[in-house]
Amino acid sequence: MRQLLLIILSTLLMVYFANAHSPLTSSVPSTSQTVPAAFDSFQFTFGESAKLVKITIQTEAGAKTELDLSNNSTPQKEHIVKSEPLAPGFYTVYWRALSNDGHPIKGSIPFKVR
Ligand SMILES: [Cu+2]
Repeated sequence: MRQLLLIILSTLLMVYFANAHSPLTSSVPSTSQTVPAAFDSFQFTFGESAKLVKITIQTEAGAKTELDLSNNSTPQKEHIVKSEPLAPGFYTVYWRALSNDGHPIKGSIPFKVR
């Protein structure tokens, strides 16, 4: 039973990494993280260098703001993207990037500003 679990787990891991390209390994905020009021500095860390394509912040009411990526034009592992200071509330940040092999990658991170 234990062996079967290990086989399943390692197969899943192989599939994950085969599809991962340059996955996002960590972010600030992380998924479901609560950050302090006036939060204004998003951080995206990838497993390998990646180029940010589009970062959009969406409020709970659905209003969208696209962040300025003019300081993030170089592919790299870690990106810091500034926003206007955020008011308290629930948000989702949508990110799109190009991994170093040219594949598009994307994700979304829900978070809360206290
Ligand atoms: Cu790829």
